[in-house]
Amino acid sequence: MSNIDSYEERYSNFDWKISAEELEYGKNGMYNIGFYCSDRIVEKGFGDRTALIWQGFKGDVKEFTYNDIRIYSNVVAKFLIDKGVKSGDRVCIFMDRIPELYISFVGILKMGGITQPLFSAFGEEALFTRLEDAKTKAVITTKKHAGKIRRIRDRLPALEKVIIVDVEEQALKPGEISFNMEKSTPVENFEIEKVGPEVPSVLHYTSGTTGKPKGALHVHSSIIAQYITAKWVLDITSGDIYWCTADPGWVTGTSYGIIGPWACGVTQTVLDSGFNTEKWYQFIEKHKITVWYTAPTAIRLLMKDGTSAVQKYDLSCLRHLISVGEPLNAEGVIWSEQAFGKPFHDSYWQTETGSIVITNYPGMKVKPGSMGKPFPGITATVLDQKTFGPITTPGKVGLIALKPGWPSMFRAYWENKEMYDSKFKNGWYICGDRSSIDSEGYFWFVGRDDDVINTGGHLVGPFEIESALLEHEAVAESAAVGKPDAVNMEVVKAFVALKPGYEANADLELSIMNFIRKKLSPLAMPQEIEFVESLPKTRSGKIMRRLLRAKEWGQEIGDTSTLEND
Ligand code: 6R9
Repeated sequence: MSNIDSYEERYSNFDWKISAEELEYGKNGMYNIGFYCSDRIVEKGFGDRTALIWQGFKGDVKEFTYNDIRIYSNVVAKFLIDKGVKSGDRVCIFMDRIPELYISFVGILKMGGITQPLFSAFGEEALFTRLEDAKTKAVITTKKHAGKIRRIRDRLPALEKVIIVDVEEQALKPGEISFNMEKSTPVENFEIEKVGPEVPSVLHYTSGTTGKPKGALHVHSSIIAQYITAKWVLDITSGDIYWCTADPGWVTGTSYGIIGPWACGVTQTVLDSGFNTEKWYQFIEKHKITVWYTAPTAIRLLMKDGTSAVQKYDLSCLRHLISVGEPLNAEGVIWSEQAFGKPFHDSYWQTETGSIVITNYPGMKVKPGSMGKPFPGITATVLDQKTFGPITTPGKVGLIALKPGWPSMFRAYWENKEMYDSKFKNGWYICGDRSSIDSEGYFWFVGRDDDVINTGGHLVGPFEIESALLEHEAVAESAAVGKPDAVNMEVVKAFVALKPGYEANADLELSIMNFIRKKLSPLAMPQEIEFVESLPKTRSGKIMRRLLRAKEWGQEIGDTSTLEND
């Protein structure tokens, strides 16, 4: 079964109303995403259908039906209200990919809270920056990660509630609350908060070149875009077993790891363990996964183990494969055809866009190496970098830009209007990426238009790394740039000038690397540190990352005169 229909037909006759009508969005004044991801599926008569098949790293499996999701999310929602959390409060979810993560996400929305999912791999500094910025009121976490919160809590006056889902009362520290979702009294009826369609729902932090990470704020009606893209691009139907490999700390793990699939009423699977080729194939075979959404870095890792690893398993269950997060190389597409008998379909989007905006739509000819064409309802183009006018010459590179107004477009950067406004030019939203468009309308990704580092599909901001580096006792100044990497596309490389009295050696390099890993995250940790006397700067004192980066990529450095006069 598949939802495939002609792309051209759908593009020319599209209206977001098609999605809203299928969802019956707004019926009885109900706009809350939480309702559409649980209660509605139950009301439609599918309460007994499995919503979540969860597998832990030890291989233990738990299953939840849609009715379970409905009841447990009610339990979470009621618990939060009982503890004094109010609608509009930011509630952070900070845990590994356990069932409580997915269900809390729905529960927070049901009571009108704004969910703020963060990677559990974040160290305390990365966590602090994001909780402080959002003035987060409550965090839901596990004992494994509670220590990081304990160490920063006195610096977070707005953080009133620390809720731990897997400890007994007696193991709590003062000011912490224990909550056991499955042992709590089931809540059969919960009055879901009647939010309007424009009420904030999800707050995802994303890195930029300058300044601290920014909180991209989404609203409940984003579901109109997430639902229809999940249905048409991921091509999930109610009979599918779907696997999105993304962590909900990343927008892919919420838009297409919670909202999209559950709004479609599909059975989705979660594997709470890191990458491992054999484990992944076993997982697909065991649960008979039909639709698989993953990232190019994972595909490159699978490629390394070759088609022989694939042949050990029966993966004939796979029907549709989609990729996101980084450029999908032509090799990956061609290899997947050999290995799985089907190509990976690329999908391009961002935290800010909330849903897929450019894609190799199912059924459309895939040109390996191209991202495909705009999703119906999305007007996309490339703009001249100076005039911000659309480029009409096929093959000419410009800035990817979208006409504002699709339902899942971010509505703000949290308390940062200036930064939000700066993303719009001439009536276009500027994505910050460069691409060309060929004569058939296919987009060919070229690169980012800023210094943000994309490592394994995850964006890491140089500013955050540089700020953390400066906190190391030996570091006088630093610059972080992306360096090419065969698997992760880019990894972080840091250039560091030391304070007097410190000697550049391997021990110090290791000490700095570990410092960043603990403070920020393993992804932000530089894989290499180059010690330098000083860093190249503009006349106004800004570090010229572009120059350092170009060197790493063996590119022409280009005209630096403008940079120096910056
Ligand atoms: C969903 C997500 C967004 C940035 C984006 C671009 C890169 C995403 C891509 C891609 C090439 C693709 N990106 N998909 N680059 N081809 N199919 O990734 O959100 O974490 O905000 O990253 O990722 O640079 O601007 P986010």
